Amino acid sequence: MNHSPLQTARYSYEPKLPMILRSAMNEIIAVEGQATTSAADQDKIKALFPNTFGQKEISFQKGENNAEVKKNVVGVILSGGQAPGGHNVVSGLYDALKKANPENQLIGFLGGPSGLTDDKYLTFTDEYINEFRNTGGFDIIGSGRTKLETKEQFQKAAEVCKKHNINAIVIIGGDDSNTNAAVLAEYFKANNCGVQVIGCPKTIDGDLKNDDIEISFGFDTATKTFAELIGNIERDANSAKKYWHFIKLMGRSASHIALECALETQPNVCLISEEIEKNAMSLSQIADYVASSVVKRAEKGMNFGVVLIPEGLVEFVPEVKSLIAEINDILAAKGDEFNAIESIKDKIVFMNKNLSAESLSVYSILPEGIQEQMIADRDPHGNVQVSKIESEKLVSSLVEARLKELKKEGKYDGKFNALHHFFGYEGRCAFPSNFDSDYCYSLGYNAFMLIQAGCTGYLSSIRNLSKPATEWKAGGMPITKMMNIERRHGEDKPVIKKALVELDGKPFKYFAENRDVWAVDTCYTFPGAIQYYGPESVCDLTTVTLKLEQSN
Ligand code: FBP
Repeated sequence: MNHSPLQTARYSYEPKLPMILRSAMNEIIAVEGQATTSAADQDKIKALFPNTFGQKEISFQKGENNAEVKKNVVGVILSGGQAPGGHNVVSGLYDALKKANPENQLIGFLGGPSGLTDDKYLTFTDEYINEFRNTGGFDIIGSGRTKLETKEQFQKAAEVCKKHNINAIVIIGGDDSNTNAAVLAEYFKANNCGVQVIGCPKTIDGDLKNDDIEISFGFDTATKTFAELIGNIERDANSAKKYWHFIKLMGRSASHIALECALETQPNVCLISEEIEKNAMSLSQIADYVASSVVKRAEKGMNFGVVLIPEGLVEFVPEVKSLIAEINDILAAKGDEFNAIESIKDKIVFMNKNLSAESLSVYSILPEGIQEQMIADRDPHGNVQVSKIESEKLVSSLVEARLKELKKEGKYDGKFNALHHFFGYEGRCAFPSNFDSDYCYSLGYNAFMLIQAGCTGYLSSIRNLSKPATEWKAGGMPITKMMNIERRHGEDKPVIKKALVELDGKPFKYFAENRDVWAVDTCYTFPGAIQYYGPESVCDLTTVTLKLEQSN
């Protein structure tokens, strides 16, 4: 394989572990803390997880550990969308396993959770793993979005584990994958399979976080990568002074990525879906809001700017949300009729005929391209694929229409040239920042410590992350502690509570206090590329969001 100079240099980067995990393994003990409950719906979660509900928090501390060192065969799975640092979770886990006992084995299931049920795997060796250390991507074993949730899948998983003598599975995934990890842990325990399950919190979206999981891995690198690009665009906009850039940013539901990028780059406008939903803003109110920045800047002679738009926006605008729900119902009830129509134009006509008057009034103001995207293929769970809806074009076309009206009324006299961007895939496999390299390696290493301590149904938890790695704390959190019951596809399901942007949280408040100035003046900041070598004050800093969240 050919390697770039950075790739070669990163192979020899030594990720930083929390101080406690640097000790010899027989000098680390698992200390039990408080018994836990669940985020909500305790009786229901307890009934669904009779064997794993209520377990105690775990923290690793210095102490004499005389427990017998057993041979371990551990399986690992990467699940869901890529996030920078996944390779380091695997290498941290591998190194810890080998440090405990060179006879230990790590088996990687290929292509996501289906690798476990289909028994597709590889066995890690030093040579193989060394090619992936401190690099981005999930190509070490591949990833997939198959959900492990049926009894047949669990039985198959148990058979495969038995075949390989696997005593623990580590699932590296987001909220859904870790929910499934909890269900699998419960199944294995209820059936005395002798297989522990540990989760690791992954997703660039940043929506798997709570008091115990301060940040999901990948969020730091992805937002730094997007912020670099946004900063470059801001500088271009400020140089050429002729374009308004509409930039959509990944993040299926929550707006954490957009908010962090706004804190990093101070754009003219950043829409936050959670706020739009709370204020029940309509599309035309959103257009008015963005247009007011365009108008005020034009009055100062600045016909350029930058607008950030979270990927999930459309599902948070109440009128569009109802429209999407209605389209889903129509597709469910009249799917055959709809699929038999060949041309997209005729499909739109069909939709126009079937929508209620209220939804039709929203659907008809959408640009044709967006109308098409709204009725395009659903994902396997019947959801609109938000990453395919060009909301950056939707917002800019609504703003353009509003500006035309204002021009007619003599209230606007500027020029409006829009350009569109979508940043998502650009950041998901970037070389992990030092923070993500260290954090992910620690999560993987710590996952093994939890296995050794006999835990199952736990998430690997590394905390105190706004401090240097030496001050990080290591432990484990029962997954059921993070669960509640939510209605999903017509059924009540136990799920890890998704963390949306908190409008009374410090990061949003800071943004809200400053955005009116950013909307009119040019206050851009340019984060530049991620730095891997150099002063810690430049290379090891994590997100502004985390810094604000952990500030006094
Ligand atoms: P995860 O929640 O699995 O980490 O993935 C999130 C995400 O990166 C979203 O930001 C985006 O909407 C989605 O994946 C895209 O999915 P796909 O990789 O299937 O195109």
